[in-house]
Amino acid sequence: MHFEWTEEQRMLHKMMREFADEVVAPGADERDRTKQFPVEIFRQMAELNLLGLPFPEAYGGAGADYISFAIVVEELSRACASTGITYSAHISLGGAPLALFGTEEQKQRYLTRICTGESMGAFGLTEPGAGSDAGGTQTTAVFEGGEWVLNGSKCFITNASYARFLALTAVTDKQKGTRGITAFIVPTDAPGLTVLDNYEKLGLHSSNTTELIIDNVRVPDENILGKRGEGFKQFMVTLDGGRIGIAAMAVGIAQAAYDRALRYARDRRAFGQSISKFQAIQFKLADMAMQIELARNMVYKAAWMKDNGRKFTKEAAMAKLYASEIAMAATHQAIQIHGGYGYMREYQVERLFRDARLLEIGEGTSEILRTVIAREIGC
Ligand code: COS
Repeated sequence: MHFEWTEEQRMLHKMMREFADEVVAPGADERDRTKQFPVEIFRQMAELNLLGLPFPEAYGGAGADYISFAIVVEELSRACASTGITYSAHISLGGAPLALFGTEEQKQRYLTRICTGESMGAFGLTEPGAGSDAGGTQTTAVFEGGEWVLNGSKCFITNASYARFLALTAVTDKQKGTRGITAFIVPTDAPGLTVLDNYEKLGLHSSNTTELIIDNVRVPDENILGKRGEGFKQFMVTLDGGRIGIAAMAVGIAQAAYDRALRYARDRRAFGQSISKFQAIQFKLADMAMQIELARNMVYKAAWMKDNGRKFTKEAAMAKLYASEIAMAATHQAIQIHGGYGYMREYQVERLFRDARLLEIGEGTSEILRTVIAREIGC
């Protein structure tokens, strides 16, 4: 066992650190205020061949591993969590199901466009009545006149306004329960598909999150992703990978909160000394440093298991659960250390606090993740 990055991972980390500090961080606060999607950042990331990072070179990807993906997500999120979630969803929810379950033709047609950035990646699972109970999908697909006709709606869909197509789930065989759910690749300009306006959210303001209305949308049989009836399982497998991305985001946000809190604590003086000299502040910072270290190790372990073809459902759930909870704690304590200034927008820790909150909900709430872990340990 060793704890070293490979040479490629080290170089990627160095590049992403610079990119995050020089390109992503400077406009993060402004984008948060104006809710501006980071289009220019993604244009530059396409040039750096980052938009298909873990996908095979045959489809325009970089053929990198998932630890590399985690490195990129962490660094982006340290600078701007909205950019981090946009990238994480693009790869792990948008591209991954195509790479994992697509036919050769589907990969050539769709995955290649994810890798170039011609389309942002998105996927449609959640519905107004099917969130944690993802098997409660109400959207239907009926085979009619040689085509599938889809009806229903999807909500909280990341990147949908910037996606040319997305994979979404629909019930094809109601009596079969979760085995009657099928995934379809649906172009976002298909007649009958409406992508509604960006939601008003607590945080992650410059990421895109929308609702889809699916009204008699017709797609050919060849647009089934994988096999009929396997959509639920495919999306569960996809979410296992997605949770590594959310966990890496959480580490990035926690790291940013810690960096800012440590800097502030050293600079700020009270009672004749720097507040970093007070044990009350030191203990907060020591806990943050330890928790970030542990969370990052958990992210890397889950990614390593995925890279090595091991089952990683439990490890991804644990990493996502732990990292999201320590990101919340770290951002909370970062505000506390900043005192009144922490509550002000100018110091940016309040943005980190707002952005972190989603991570305990998206891609499996903390409660669902505890359920997943409990099942995996044989409860
Ligand atoms: N990997 C592979 N297969 C999986 C799986 C996984 N991680 N999780 C479930 N499955 C399979 C099961 O093995 C089962 O297969 P069989 O039909 O062959 O028996 C099938 O999928 C149904 O699983 P299960 O019976 O566990 O389904 P439930 O309806 O009980 O749902 C939970 C299970 C709660 C875990 C699931 O609904 C879930 O993850 N919900 C959260 C969804 C989520 O994260 N949404 C956020 C999306 S934000 S983009």
